[in-house]
Amino acid sequence: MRRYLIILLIIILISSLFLGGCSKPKEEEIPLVVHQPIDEENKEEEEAPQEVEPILEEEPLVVEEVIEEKEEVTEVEEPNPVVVIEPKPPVEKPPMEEPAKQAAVEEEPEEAVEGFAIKIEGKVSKPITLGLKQLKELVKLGYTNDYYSLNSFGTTGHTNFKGIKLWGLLTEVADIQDDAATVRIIATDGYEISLSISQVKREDYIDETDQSKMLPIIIAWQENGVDYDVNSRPPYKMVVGQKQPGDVNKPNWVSDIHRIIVE
Ligand SMILES: Nc1nc2c(c(=O)[nH]1)N[C@H]1C(S)=C(S)[C@@H](COP(=O)(O)O)O[C@H]1N2
Ligand SMILES: [Mo]
Repeated sequence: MRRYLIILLIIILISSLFLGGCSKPKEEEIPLVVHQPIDEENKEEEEAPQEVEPILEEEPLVVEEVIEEKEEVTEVEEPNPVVVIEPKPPVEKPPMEEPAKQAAVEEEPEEAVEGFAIKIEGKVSKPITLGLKQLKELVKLGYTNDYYSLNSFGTTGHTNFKGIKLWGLLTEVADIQDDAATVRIIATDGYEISLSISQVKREDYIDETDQSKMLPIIIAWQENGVDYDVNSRPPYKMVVGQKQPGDVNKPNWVSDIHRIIVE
């Protein structure tokens, strides 16, 4: 038995030597771990066709997402300027606050001014603020015609305007005072034209291409058959013909009118 035991011990020793030898392969496994990156690189190179494709798919997705986010941001920013623009007119002009309130309550005030309005003030017995609805109701003062325009660059053209006569508005509606001398037509952008009373009274402005015309100064809300947009700016333009042939009259037209001051 002892011999067998001794033999067993020897076998165990020998096998332990082999196991010790096996530790070498274990050491070899360590380098395998170290080489893993290399293996991975190799794998990447080998599997490149497979892995590159998903990467390419993912990248565009990320870009699209970023773009969408940017677009969303810009979309959010766009409405802001609109909100900012709306309050601006009220600051410049008290009547602008009224349309803002009426936008929420449209039907309550029947004669209230809606939207952008023209305020007539100064030397008038009846200072008044008129919206587009009120101006259109002044049918007796209505006037429609083709106005010739010549600007400082020599550009010419004909434009059909529909509106009401400025002098009629000042006399029959605002009751202009006898000592009035000047009428200032003021736009929201600060553009302003000053006219003498005699200039406003005239109804014989000309179109140098059509000697038969006798044109008054008008406040127009419609151009070539289309009403001005009532949401973004005051939909009123003062239009005047020529005083004489060659008269550069277009700079005298005033868009976006919001105040008329008689002095
Ligand atoms: N409110 C306002 N009206 C304005 C101007 C302006 O700058 N602001 N420019 C005037 C000038 S110089 C010209 S030539 C015409 C140009 O009219 P249009 O913009 O219809 O071409 O508008 C006139 N009316
Ligand atoms: Mo101009």
